[in-house]
Amino acid sequence: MSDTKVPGVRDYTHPAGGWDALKAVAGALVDQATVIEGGKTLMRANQPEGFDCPGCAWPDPKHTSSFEFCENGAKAVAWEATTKRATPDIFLQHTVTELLTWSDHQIEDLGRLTEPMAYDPADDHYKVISWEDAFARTAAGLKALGDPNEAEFYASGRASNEAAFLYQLMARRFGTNNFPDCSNMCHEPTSVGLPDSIGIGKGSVTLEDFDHADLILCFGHNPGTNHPRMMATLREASRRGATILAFNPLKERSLEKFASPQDPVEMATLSSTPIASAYFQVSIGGDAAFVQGMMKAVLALDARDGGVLDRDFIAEHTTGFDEIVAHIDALDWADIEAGCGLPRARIEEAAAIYAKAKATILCYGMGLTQHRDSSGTVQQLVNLLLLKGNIGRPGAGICPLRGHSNVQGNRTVGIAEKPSAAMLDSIRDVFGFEPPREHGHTVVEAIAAMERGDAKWFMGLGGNFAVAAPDPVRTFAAMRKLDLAVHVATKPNRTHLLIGKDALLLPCLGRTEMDVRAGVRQSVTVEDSMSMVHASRGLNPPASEHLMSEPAIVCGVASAVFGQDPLVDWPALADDYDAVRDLIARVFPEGFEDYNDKVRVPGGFRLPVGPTDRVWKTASGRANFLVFDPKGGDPRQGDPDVMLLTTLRSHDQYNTTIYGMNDRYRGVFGRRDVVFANPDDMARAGLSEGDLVDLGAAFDDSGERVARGFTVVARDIPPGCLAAYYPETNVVISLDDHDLRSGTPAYKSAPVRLRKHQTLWRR
Ligand SMILES: Nc1nc2c(c(=O)[nH]1)N[C@H]1C(S)=C(S)[C@@H](COP(=O)(O)OP(=O)(O)OC[C@H]3O[C@@H](n4cnc5c(=O)[nH]c(N)nc54)[C@H](O)[C@@H]3O)O[C@H]1N2
Ligand SMILES: Nc1nc2c(c(=O)[nH]1)N[C@H]1C(S)=C(S)[C@@H](COP(=O)(O)OP(=O)(O)OC[C@H]3O[C@@H](n4cnc5c(=O)[nH]c(N)nc54)[C@H](O)[C@@H]3O)O[C@H]1N2
Ligand SMILES: [Mo]
Repeated sequence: MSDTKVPGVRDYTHPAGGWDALKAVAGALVDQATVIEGGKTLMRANQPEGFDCPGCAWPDPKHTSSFEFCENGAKAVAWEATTKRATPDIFLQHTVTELLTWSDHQIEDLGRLTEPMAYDPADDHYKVISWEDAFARTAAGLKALGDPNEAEFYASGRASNEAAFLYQLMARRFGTNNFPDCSNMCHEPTSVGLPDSIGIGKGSVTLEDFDHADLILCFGHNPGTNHPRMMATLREASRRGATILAFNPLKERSLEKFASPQDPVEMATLSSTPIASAYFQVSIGGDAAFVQGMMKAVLALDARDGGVLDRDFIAEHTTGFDEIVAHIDALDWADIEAGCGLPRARIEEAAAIYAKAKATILCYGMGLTQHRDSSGTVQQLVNLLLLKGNIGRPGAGICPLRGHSNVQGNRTVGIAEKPSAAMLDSIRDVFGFEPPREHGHTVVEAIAAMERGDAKWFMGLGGNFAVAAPDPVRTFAAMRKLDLAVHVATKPNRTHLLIGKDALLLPCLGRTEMDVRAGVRQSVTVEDSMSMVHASRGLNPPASEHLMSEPAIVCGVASAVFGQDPLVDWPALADDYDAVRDLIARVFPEGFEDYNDKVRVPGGFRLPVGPTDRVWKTASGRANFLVFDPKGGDPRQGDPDVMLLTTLRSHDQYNTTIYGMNDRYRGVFGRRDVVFANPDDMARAGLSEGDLVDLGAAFDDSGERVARGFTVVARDIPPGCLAAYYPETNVVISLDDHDLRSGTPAYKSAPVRLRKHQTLWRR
């Protein structure tokens, strides 16, 4: 490793995985003092009888019983199974104001919450209360509202299907569809864009498809860090001779080469498997242009040689082919090149590989979904696949890489601010009340409602709402206007410390812990990225005897709100998750029939996904080619001084949870205050590596929205592009800058001005 001029920044030359990954697992276990118990706990992750890994939503190979190694899954488990405790005593030692001066890492590293607490404004401390009081105060806050739509029910995608179903039932029974949820900040362009294209907002592939693909396209995701179990799949594919192409402004190590910690030969010989055969460094936000360029080149190859397009599929299964061809024909190569930052020859190179491939899977992550016009971009990915009939046959399809381990399941069981009429009808028929029909708030809309004073009551089923959302200047202030915020959480975080009039902190069990209700060990269920639903049972003793499960907490609140509810027997549901699953099966008969039987089969079951079988539940009854019609406009507004900042996860973090200060694969150690920039851009701005810089939100006249004091590091990144870590840089993300159709913030293309660090910031 060679050192750069910047302390803590080096060239990392090793492959992803390998011995460094094993060392990191050991380190994580020691840090969280979970050495013996944690080690045992790890062995039970993603086992037929164990719990679902709280890390990512990548599926597990069926019928395996061997522990599939995953460094970041290990960190997620160690972080939850820690022996550190955030007891009420700790909260008596520190005021909320003092805790707010701590870093995100320090706050969460206090450990697991142990008892329910309420904020006491008299001396600025959180203090113990009973569960009964906690439920009563939560319910009193709800009942004091003038309108049910003054309540916001946030969900982060870690909750089980059972907890999420009960949560949406409680909120709708109360009278609102206000479900801002983490999906609004994540894969909402998938949920919004895909249904118009293929009739469902989910991926079409199964894990087995990866065994049959000869081409895998990876757009805007970083699997070595965020979906590490996917590395085993990509490595297999690469060894089998499949071609993998990576599209990413940054050269991510795991997409270049990977050494499997489970392969004795690679470990002993320090060798590795190359992953991507070719790397395309599109500029930030340039994917739609690149994909349209690929389509143009594919159409040209078909016109020249014939036999490239799947004409039978197009005729039988699609609409809009003529329109898309006309649209693509009319595109100018110069505009395409300018749009994606790569020359025509490179686009044609990718297109030629795609044209020859027999079965293609297209994977994508946040690099695609967190921009203006991301819903439309997702539809361009589908167009590319449809040209060659690459959906609904073995080895082919679209594969959005979901975020939280059960974010897809939360959506499936009803956490939706824009619910379908069919689902609401079903809820009405099963429970005998009329659920609200008016659409509710997304995350961005919820914050606006809080700012206006229209939303007064907030509940968070997990997550770190205010830190994950854009623009802390506005968002934190909005949180502080609330009458009551109720946080269900495993660990403390900054959102819990943003107090309005009143706040409650309710500690819950995590995935790794045994959940016993009415003397029976319960299991919950989750859905992965590939629509597989399976059971999860924790095995660790709870972090504290006072913890309650998320389903029980939701039922506790609901009982306090609705009293003796003639329509829903909340106390009974809290003690019997089979009964909750029976209700899910009645509300969602398609796919969940015999739910309780099917989850008892190891490996679980797959929910129906129409496109897998070429069933298209679109208005046309076919898959639709959809023309790209961007509405968001150029984030730079034509100003050459403005650059685009993309905000990323390091290798040592889980969203807003910062495990540690290293980002090993990118060669950053012991710090997170860096920004990666193109060397030519740095020279033009008169910057040298190691200089202290500020990133200012480009079109903000307040001068307040500046990420200050970052150290600039030269990287191979396209001109005009910058990259830095989230959430430290969320101050430059505007609440008003989002995909117009899905509301997902443009976290990956923030217009900023890069300046030498200064105390007073002006544009
Ligand atoms: N260990 C760990 N696992 C996680 C998470 C975690 O934080 N830690 N988070 C979970 C969640 S909620 C999610 S949503 C997923 C996130 O998983 P990813 O989608 O992999 O997340 P990001 O780190 O945001 O990185 C996205 C990638 O997109 C690239 N990128 C940035 N801008 C662009 C662009 O304009 N075009 C293209 N093509 N690429 C671009 C970045 O360089 C980066 O490699 O992971 C889940 N799993
Ligand atoms: N700039 C920028 N911002 C982003 C993103 C980005 O790429 N760039 N990514 C966005 C994305 S994709 C997402 S998904 C959001 C994430 O937004 P969130 O889902 O709101 O955030 P997390 O950081 O995952 O939440 C962490 C907290 O969850 C709680 N927790 C952990 N496990 C459990 C559990 O089992 N039960 C309960 N009740 N609580 C638990 C802990 O208290 C912990 O502090 O952030 C978004 N924000
Ligand atoms: Mo996410």
